[in-house]
Amino acid sequence: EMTSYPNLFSRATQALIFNYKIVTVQRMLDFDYVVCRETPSVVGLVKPGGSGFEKVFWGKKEILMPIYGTLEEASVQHPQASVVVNFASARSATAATFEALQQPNIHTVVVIAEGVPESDVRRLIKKSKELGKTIIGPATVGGLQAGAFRIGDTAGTIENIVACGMYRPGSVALTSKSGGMSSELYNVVSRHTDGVYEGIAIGGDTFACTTLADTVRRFNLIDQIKVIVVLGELGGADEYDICEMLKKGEVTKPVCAWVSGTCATMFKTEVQFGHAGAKSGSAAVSAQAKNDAFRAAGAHVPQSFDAFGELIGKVFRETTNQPEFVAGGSSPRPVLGYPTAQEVSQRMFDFKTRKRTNIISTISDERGDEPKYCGVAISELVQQQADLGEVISLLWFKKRIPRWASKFLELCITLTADHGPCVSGAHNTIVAARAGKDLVSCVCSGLLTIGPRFGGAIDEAGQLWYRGINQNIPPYDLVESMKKLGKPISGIGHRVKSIHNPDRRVQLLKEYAQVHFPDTKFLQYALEVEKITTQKGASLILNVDGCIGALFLDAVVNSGQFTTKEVDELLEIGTLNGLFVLARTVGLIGHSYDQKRLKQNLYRHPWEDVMYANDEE
Ligand code: Q5B
Repeated sequence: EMTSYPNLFSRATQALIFNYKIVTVQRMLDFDYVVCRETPSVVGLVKPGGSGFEKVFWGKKEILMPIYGTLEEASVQHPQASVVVNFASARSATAATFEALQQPNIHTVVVIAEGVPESDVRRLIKKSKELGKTIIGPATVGGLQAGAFRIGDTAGTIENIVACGMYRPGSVALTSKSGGMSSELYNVVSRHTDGVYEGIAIGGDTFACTTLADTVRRFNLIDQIKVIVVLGELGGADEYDICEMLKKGEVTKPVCAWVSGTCATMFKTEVQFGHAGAKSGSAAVSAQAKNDAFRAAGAHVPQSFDAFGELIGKVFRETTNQPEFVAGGSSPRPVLGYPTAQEVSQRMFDFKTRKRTNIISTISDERGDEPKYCGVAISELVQQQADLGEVISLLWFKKRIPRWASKFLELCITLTADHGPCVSGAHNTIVAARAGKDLVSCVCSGLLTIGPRFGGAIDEAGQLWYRGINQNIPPYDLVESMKKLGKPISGIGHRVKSIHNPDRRVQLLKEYAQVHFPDTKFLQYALEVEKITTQKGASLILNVDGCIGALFLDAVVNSGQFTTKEVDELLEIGTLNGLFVLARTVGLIGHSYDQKRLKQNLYRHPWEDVMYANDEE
């Protein structure tokens, strides 16, 4: 269901919300539920610098709403989104709107902020006209197409929307400057006609990007709309443009109009009403003058706002020949409650219908007949003779990687499962086992030594090789820059291995990669670094951490399964060290069992091995 002018919205319209307005998102999704939309009307939130997800309700079940750092990123991810609801503050609304207009998929931007500088609004009007796009606002609550799409908080509570029958389209369209008064108009129209087709509040500032006249012109082109209702207000000349259009016959549908603010004449001085644009100035912009102009142009104008509903009803019946119509009614779906609506009414909602969850999990699900690892049933894995590397990849990276890559992960586990009793981790486990501790404590004691010097240098090494390749840093410059920082190069150096006593594990990893990897650019870079460092010292070889870090990057980049952003994220959240942690756990468990089987007594380090450098000695 594609939307094209004159319709700005449809039941398929999807929006991005600028700024973290999660309650508003929920209100839009609750409207979707009541009107039985097939897809959510909101596909993402944009929170500058943000990322991740937020849980929201889609009907009774929860879904994850993605959060993006920029509008551009969100638009690329959701090319079907055509509307941006911009909740930026008055200070940043203009920049965010310009950014939204630049996205090719976005055709309508709704600017909620009040107080946007008027010069900015004029620039926005010019830009939107150049691009043939629509801006509604600023200083607007938005609008609503009945049964199809609700912008932000338009029309108040969902109960009000249902009571006004706006879960399905009627044949009357309305436009006003005021968001609050448009809520009242939805009620008035729904009680006197077959209901609202669309309502737009254009915003109460002096300049509106889309005027009342623009909106009436668009309504006039929509077949389903039979009667147009306009609620103007004192101040400004927008209503006169509609009068001109009526006089020239450019608006062919009946227009019911009322300009509010007739009480301004009761005040002795100029009065500024709620909106920036609603001020009584010259006689021409008074409510009386504009109501008279509407009458003269052929619009239907009541004697007072009180009589507006009756008049709209009469015009509707005459126009549509529809003396009987269904007003209001009840929606096909009930209104659902959720805890964030507590402020609305504890009494009205049955909170048992929806409950917020406390935990999000995206990697596995054990609720069915059998566990699923990232959507893949364990029996399927057994049937396909999946290896441990594939299981690791599903649960750690949420990806199915090629067999050569999963075998590489397995090889890492095999080669680094243990490196004897003298290394930091094993030593700690042995000491803990001899102190009579249980298995978990012994293993944890060993695991806790894994860090930047021992086994846990894979991530930092990976980050260095990644930066070196992506930023085109010559290996020599990388070595020198680390020297200047006074930092050891992660992945380089070993306590016992050297060019004279090479590490067989590194050799085996390199051999595997040479045969099975499509490309090893990160490994080649790391080996170039090694050439430089080994000239400084024989022990400054590419160690097992550094080699795994490089080949891990070569594996993910060549697997074709990871986007650049995903690779960045893997490095950012420190996934690579997981391989050493997993592998060495195997060895540490072995060391704990070994000590217990050998019934080793409490370990005490010998005095002779300590230099007691106390002051008195
Ligand atoms: N120098 C690993 O140091 C070690 C340098 C360096 C530039 C470097 C050190 C280091 C980075 C961290 C890393 C993983 C602490 C190692 C592993 C698993 C294991 C363990 C096992 C297993 C060793 C002597 C001179 C000094 C230093 C300079 C040293 N490293 N310069 N970049 N990376 N590497 N860790 O031998 O001028 O004399 O002051 O931090 O990758 O953990 O088996 O044991 O499976 O269990 O103690 O394989 O390299 O040397 O610190 O006395 O330094 O070399 O600045 O220069 P060492 P140090 P200078 S694999």
